[in-house]
Amino acid sequence: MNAYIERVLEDVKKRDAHEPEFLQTVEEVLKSLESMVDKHPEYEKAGLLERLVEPERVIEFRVPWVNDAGEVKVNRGFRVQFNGAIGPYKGGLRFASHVNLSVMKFLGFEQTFKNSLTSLPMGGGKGGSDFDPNGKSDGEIMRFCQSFMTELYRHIGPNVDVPAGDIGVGGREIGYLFGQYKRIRNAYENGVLTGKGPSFGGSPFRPEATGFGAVYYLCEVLKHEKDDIKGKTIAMSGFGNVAWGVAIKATQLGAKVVTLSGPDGYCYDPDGIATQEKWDYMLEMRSSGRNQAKDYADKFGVEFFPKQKPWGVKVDVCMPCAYQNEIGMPEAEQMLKNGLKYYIEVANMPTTNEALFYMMDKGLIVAPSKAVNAGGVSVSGLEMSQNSERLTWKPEEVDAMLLNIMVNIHAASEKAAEEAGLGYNLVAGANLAGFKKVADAMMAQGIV
Ligand code: 2IT
Repeated sequence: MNAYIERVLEDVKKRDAHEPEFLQTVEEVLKSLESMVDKHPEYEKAGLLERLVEPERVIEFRVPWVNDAGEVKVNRGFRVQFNGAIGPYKGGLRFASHVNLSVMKFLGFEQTFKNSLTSLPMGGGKGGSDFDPNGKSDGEIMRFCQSFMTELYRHIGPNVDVPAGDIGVGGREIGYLFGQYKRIRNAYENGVLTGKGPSFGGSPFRPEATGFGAVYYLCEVLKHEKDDIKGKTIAMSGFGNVAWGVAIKATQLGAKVVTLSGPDGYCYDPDGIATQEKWDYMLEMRSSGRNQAKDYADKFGVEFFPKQKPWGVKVDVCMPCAYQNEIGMPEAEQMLKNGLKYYIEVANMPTTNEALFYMMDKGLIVAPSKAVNAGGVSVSGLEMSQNSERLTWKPEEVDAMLLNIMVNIHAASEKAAEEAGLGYNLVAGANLAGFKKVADAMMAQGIV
């Protein structure tokens, strides 16, 4: 391995030894940059990689709130402003009990490359809280969001840092967060958050963007393989916003999504998650706060597999849409045994590094999440543009731009990997293409 990369990686492993998710993504990304770092000895003189792995700023704060029973609760809030070389920090807010600094830093680091890949001017950031919204009342969610924003507002702004949703943060939460921001700032700066409702500056297609974009990317992969989405079967995990968009677009293009899952297990629907009623029910499942996939099986009379993941189902394409590290070696082995050809990551970092490299070694076509799920943040970037010009674009215009961005991300990744002599390696290609623009900007802007 390149000696400079090796040294930086060793340093990060020592200094951030207690942050496993962050170390995982840094290792995966840095190792794939070898060809470019070899070609640019000036990077080392400029301490480029050392700066790249250090967030520009980490904000951690107390979020006190009062539950419906009148009890005081205290959660931890975060915003990691990872890299602002190519634009204001941009990235979602995650409300989930597993949120900690390591998770925030992994997501912020990934976001930096993802946002660069979109070709829009957005830096990388991420935030959230260890607040678990499941089972909370609407009033509790609102009070929590208001308390969270009462600290966060001073660190963000339409030209500074623009949060959006992620796991546990959807349109409702963004509405409450924006209401409190507006109240404190006494200014109508709706470009401060994306994923807003359509009545106050939200972009058409933002809810669909991540899932639709992922399927557009899948179509590019299939095109490369002289294959077609029509008639393909897809196994998918999760049932949230991203899975919802995947189910709709895949169905519209002639594929069949046969599974969805939750922390309680997975559902197998041989007819496909393929009707408006089923898609609408996914939204209901999400807003119910029950967080269980079994509700779908009960409603539509399909088989439910408690405590199991859907990766044993024999399909053409697997698309994990839930959490980080849901696929390790046992799941990877299972997919290979079933003769899977396309492994399309959708959730952020759903695969352990060991499983990821194993699947690539075995000849599976692997598409990385930071490219596949970039449609979400892309339409967020388009929402920022609309807010800046105080106009709203037509849904079909936004969808056409999203498609174009996804086609370009795939093409840029393919080209970067080929130039590095790596063949059709979309994982390394996405890292190389995303890194290039950030590195150029950082080199031009001096030691900051
Ligand atoms: O992981 C992601 O890219 C997101 N959660 C979306 C971020 C955004 O700013 O729309």
